[in-house]
Amino acid sequence: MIDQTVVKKIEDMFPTYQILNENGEIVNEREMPDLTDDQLKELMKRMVYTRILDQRSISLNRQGRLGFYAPTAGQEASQLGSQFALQKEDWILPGYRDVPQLIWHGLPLYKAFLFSRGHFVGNQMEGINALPPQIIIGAQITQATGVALGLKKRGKKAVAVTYTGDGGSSQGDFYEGINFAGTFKAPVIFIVQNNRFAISTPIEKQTSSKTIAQKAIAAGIPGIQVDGMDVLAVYKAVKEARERAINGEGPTLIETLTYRYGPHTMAGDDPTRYRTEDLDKEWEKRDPLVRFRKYLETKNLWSKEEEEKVIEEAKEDIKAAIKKADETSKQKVTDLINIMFEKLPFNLIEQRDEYAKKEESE
Ligand SMILES: Cc1ncc(C[n+]2csc(CCOP(=O)(O)OP(=O)(O)O)c2C)c(N)n1
Ligand SMILES: [Mg+2]
Repeated sequence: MIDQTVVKKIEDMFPTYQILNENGEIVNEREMPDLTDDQLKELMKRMVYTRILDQRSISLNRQGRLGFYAPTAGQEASQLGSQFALQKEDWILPGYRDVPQLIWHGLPLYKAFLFSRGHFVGNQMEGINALPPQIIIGAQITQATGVALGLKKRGKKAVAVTYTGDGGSSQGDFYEGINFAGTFKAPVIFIVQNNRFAISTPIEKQTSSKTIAQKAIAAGIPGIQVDGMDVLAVYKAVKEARERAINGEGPTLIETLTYRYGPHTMAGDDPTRYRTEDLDKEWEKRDPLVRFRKYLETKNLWSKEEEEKVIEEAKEDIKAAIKKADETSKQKVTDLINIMFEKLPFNLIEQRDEYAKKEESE
């Protein structure tokens, strides 16, 4: 038998990083990020706004006014705490659930709605450093490594940040992407939002790995497991990963422990068939908004009135954005052909021209 001291078990090396506990108390004062009161309030504002956007998107979907929609409630700290640590020049490579990060990175709301409707304008990331949300699980991981290498080669002081889920971390692309990034010290941050389910498949059936963070070891890069319901811990972990990347120290893998309260998407899955009510309740107790609100209230930085103001603002913005999405001209076949390549090949030019004639006569 092999000497057991050379057979390593590393799973205990990844304790969960937390700053703010579920009662809204700072449990790790030393780790408190350097944020002003205004920045703390801004973080709260974004989480409240995004929760309302989620609720409205679900009802717009039910009214038939939106198409594809992947609910986000529960994941606000993971999504917005991480985006808050970025700069405009950083690139985001999101998955389908990561529309909130795009919005706070500069994507106009009406475009998010058009994306949901499958309209090409919703995939045009003009003026924002981002790729459209990836639907192919894991594909954004290798793409992010590529974008990061491009940034490095051009000497840019910017990083690429990509998001996937617990399910995504089982894909081949995940391992290829993190390994390649480690080898070339690409300035990229891999964020795995571990919401415990890949549609109906629980994390226990996804992997034998106790943490996803520990997968970083095989790629020779730092890995950290973060309380994904703690906006301060997520922010701090991403901020530091960004600094390391900018300083030429390469990528980081960040696992955020989180939960999606709603269904996987609005296409019809029923979470009560694969999750217990007890598990839902356990995670709702950890809600990122509740604990951060408590914390801010003890510092006199948040009030009911302020929250109401944000809710009203979100509702107004959503109303205006859905109107603008409705007013956007219908997608035509020629639009789809025109955006396919920078320079159209001759056969597509022929087809485009044929469709253009048809569209004229419509
Ligand atoms: C390559 C590929 N395989 C399967 C699917 C179908 N699919 C869509 S979402 C999903 C689950 C992904 O779960 P996870 O990565 O945990 O992300 P979450 O939806 O929980 O945010 C699957 C299997 C897909 N889109 N792409
Ligand atoms: Mg998941």
